[in-house]
Order: sequence, then C-alpha cells, then structure tokens
Amino acid sequence: MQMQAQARAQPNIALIKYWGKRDLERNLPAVGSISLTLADLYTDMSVAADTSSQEDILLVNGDESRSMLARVSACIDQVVGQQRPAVQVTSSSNFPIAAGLASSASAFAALVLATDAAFGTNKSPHELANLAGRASGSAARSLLGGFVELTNHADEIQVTSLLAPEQWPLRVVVAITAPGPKPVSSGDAMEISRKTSPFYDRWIEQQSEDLGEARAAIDARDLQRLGAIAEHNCLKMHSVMWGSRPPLTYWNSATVACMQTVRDLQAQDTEVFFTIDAGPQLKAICTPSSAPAVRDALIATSGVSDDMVSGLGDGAGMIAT
Ligand code: 2P0
Repeated sequence: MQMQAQARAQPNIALIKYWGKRDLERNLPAVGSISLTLADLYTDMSVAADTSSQEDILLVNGDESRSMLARVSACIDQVVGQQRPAVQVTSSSNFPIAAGLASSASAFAALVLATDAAFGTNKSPHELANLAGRASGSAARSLLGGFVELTNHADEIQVTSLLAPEQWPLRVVVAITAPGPKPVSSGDAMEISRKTSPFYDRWIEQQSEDLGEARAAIDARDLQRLGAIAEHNCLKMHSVMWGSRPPLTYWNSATVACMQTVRDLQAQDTEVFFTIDAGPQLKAICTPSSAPAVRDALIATSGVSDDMVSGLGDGAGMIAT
C-alpha cells in the first residue's frame, strides 16, 4: 500500500443552487442542484500517512491550519475508518479560499480522491460522491466535469454529468470584489435560513421546477434561457438569506455594481448572465466570443479588485507523484 497520494479538483459554480440541509448529521442537502465545473482554478490535495505522529496535520497554502483540521480528519475517517494512522494533509489552491469561490468543494473532492488512493480503499464513484457530499454538500459536484446535476435520494445523493465541457464550452469570468473570508460559513447560514427565513419553504418547493427549466435550457444550449432561470434561482436564494434573522447579506456595493454591468452588457446583446454564491464575488457566465468584453466591463466596474477567467473542466483526478 503506497499510503500517499495527491489529487486535484476544481471548484464548481452552481447555476441552480444548493441552500439548506435536510439532514445535518449526514449533511444531506434539502434540494438538488446544477453546476459548472471550472477548468483553471484548482485545489491540489496530498494525503500521506505519518506513522511517526499521533495527530493529523493540515497545511493550507503552506501554513498549518487548525480551523479546518477537524472537518478534514472527519472526512478521512469516513473514507478509511477511525483505526488509521495519522496523516499529513497538504492543500494548495490557486484562488482565494473561503471567499464564496467554492474552495470547500474543490478541497473535499480532492481530499476524498487522494485519501481513497493513499489507503487503497477502492470506493466506487457513487461512494466517493457521498463521502465528498458528507464533508461539504457542493463537493460531490466537483468530482465530475462540465455541467453536473446533484440529485437527492432517500439516504444519499447522486451526481451525474449533463454535458461534457466540450459539448457547450462556456466561459466563467469571476469578478473579485473582496478577497477576505466570509463572515458566516455557508453551513451556519443555511441553518439560520432554514430556521428563520419566511421564504425558505417556498424556496424548497420551487426547486424542482427550476432544475427542470435549467435542464431543458442546457439540453437546448440556450444561454438566454439558462441565464433567466439561473439569475432567478440565485436572486431567490439571496432573498431567502436577506429575509433571515439575523439577515445574511454577503454582497457589497461592488457586487451590485457588477450586476448592473451584466445588465448593461445584456442590453447590448452580449451573451452573458450572472450568479452569486455565499460571498461578494460575481460570476459571469458567457460564450467564449463574449468573454473578452465581459472581462473588460467587469474589471472596469468600480470596486472590482481582481478577476479570473476559466473555461469548463473535466472534474477531479489524480496527480501522478
Ligand atoms: C452551491 N453554496 O450550490 C451553494 C450556493 C453556496 C451558495 O454549496 O455546509 O460549502 O459544506 O455542505 O457546500 C456552499 O456550501 O456547504 C454552497 P456545506 P458548502 O454551490
């Protein structure tokens, strides 16, 4: 047994969002979701057994991290079992972490793959998806490439690829409006929403309709139709958050300015739409030909400090060591 392995996974951007849990213990989502897996942003995760140590160690971008260690150790226990040697886990990402860019998705997708390979546990893709989802709900989607749907079943989730990246090679332009960590974690915020938002139940009720509409738009490669339902689903999720007590307001003034930039581009017939996750960054989804104009317009928007552009990627995989 090699007891050491390294995997790479990319973040995914949800077009029809996961917001709310139906089972906290098993971290099962209350709703299905549809996402795009990116190509050019990634997290590399290496897992190595360390028989000389009693405790797991986690290094994130070169620094020891205690805050994420319990979640990482629990995820490894789920894959390997609790009777295991201590591990050294090393994670590095080429984009800001904990800032609404789905870094936990890429991190935990890569972690389950690397752990399974290091310890030779030979989990099936379906088992890996459920192990990743247990660690972070959105992580299961990062195991696959292109357009990915996560569906809810009795005691488990399932992920399927709706389209491979080359079947509809869109671009994602991320406008960074604040690089720091978010004030409330997604998991905590989802629970606040479930318990206090008067809009939460309607959000859950309407999700299957939104998923059906997005699936049809993806099937037809209809960007305008997909954009209409994705923007609606995103703004509805944020309405659930804004209606919570305390209110969950992840946006800043630049986030709103970026939304206006996308509206202006749409008024000029540029093929683009936006989505925003639990953070202040705006993600613009567009065709390859409109990507340069979308990027220029977002960079020129007041309050945008940085940007990233990515195509769609193939999903998580091993890195040869
Ligand atoms: C999503 N988000 O579908 C939604 C949209 C944020 C907004 O999934 O508690 O880090 O680890 O299961 O996956 C972010 O939540 O939450 C998320 P946990 P996760 O992408």
